[in-house]
Amino acid sequence: MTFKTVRTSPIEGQKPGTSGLRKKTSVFRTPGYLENFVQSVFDGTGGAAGKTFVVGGDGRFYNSEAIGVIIRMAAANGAVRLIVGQNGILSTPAVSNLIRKFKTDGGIILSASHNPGGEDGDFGVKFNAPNGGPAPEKITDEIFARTQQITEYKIAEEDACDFDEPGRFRLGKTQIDVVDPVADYEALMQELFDFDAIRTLFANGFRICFDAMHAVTGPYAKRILEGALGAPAGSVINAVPSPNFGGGHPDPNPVWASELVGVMNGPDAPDFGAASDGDGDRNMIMGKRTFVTPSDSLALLTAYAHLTPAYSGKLSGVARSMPTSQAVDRVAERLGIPCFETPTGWKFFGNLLDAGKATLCGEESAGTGSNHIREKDGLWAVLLWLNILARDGRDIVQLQQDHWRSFGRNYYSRHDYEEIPTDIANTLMTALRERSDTLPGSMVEDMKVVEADDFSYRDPIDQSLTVGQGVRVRFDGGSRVVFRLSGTGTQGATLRVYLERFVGCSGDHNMNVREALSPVIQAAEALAQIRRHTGRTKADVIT
Ligand code: VG1
Ligand code: CO
Repeated sequence: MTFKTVRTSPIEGQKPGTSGLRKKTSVFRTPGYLENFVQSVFDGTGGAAGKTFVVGGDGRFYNSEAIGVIIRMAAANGAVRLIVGQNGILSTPAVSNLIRKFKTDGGIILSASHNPGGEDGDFGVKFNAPNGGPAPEKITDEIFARTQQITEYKIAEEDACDFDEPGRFRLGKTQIDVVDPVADYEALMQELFDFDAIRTLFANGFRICFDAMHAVTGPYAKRILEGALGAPAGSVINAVPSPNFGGGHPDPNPVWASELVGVMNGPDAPDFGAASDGDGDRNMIMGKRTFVTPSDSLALLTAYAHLTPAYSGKLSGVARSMPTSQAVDRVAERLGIPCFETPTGWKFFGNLLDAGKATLCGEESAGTGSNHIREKDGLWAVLLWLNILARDGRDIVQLQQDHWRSFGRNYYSRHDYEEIPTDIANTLMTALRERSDTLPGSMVEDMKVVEADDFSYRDPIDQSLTVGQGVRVRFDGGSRVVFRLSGTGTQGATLRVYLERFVGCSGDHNMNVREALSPVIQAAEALAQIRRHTGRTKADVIT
């Protein structure tokens, strides 16, 4: 076994964003790009010598090559053991579970999640810490610092072992365990949920459509839903992972999951619809002709989780990202548990989960999860829903209507303006920030501002401070608009405008969402002057 040390120099722009380093696939394939970043991950976390890592990805184009490089680099850097998913496949939640179950020193996930894949698409690399969660900022800052100083990387000259069959292999002194990607994850789900109750639900004719969007959850959903739980064959659609996700955009929202939306709005709609994203950590939930917003889903799951074995005791607390609607806040209040508001990105939930301060967490971007791992978890959310429906007896549409009657409804939508030139997006945000102090008490269109700020977060566990997380403007009556720039895009800037309007228990809960939100949409335009800054008259993606 021979290892070589390759001279290299820093490559600009290797700064991890909301969720790891994401770039065009072509950028990742330039010589030394991946190697520089992986070496920086090792160096920025105290070196790989003597350590064990989990390695896997969502199967997108370049997944296997990248894993081969990581195996060779881990061996050259002295790692003792790697746990690699068969065929290089592991969903993000499955990686988190393996890190925790086998108490490894962390894991490397190859994915750009909901971004499209393929030669002309996106690729990404994310480091997860020993708690199973995305590396917190103090670690990603260290990794980034290393990318700016790097002078060499280490790699084995030999090829990596094949990883298309489970088994134990070696590269030099490094042991490589290729594992079935689904088995450990399925075992965890069985511990959490009442599989018998869900099996009975399906046996009694309950129908589901799960859209895996040609991404990583296909094999998981097939084995668990159709296999272990007995959902009829064909319940999982687009179940075979493909390197470019069948040419689609593996983002489970009503725009990109249009096939599922078609099924759920059709004449023979099943009782329950769901979709997951590229790397399996997101979930979209639907009932017959009904979309459940991720924010409402979090609120409903918080209200009904006690019906399931894993969450039958009192929840210690809930956490939501700042732009996520405030629907869950009122559920937490009624349950008498704390509700935390964190910056966007799952890494901010880690400390709360580790400290036992939150049991459930969620984001408006179709991310829901719990203390079972340290990532959001798409299929887990589906199983939690199924377990609740199996125990409660009502259908999901009725459950949601009853919930709104009891708690009120937060009408919610997100408008994304994509590929804005970065300087223009920054100018728009700076103008908003500068104005935010003067807004409270003023009228915007016919809405009265009660609070406005640029969100900053003091982590209650390690006291770390994160600033500049988005401008939020609250109006009289609980409505709200939030503006922030995306940290996962690979081209220009994406402006996200999060719109929310609260209608109390006795109000109208069945308005058209766009109409219900129209005063907030107008206020948002008046505040941010999107048209003036960008020339755009409408959002590119509305979810
Ligand atoms: C987006 C979402 C955020 C999510 C992140 C990673 O980030 O808004 O809620 O945590 O993607 O999700 P941004 O910075 O683009 O708004 V995933 O499924 O791509 O790991
Ligand atoms: Co994802």
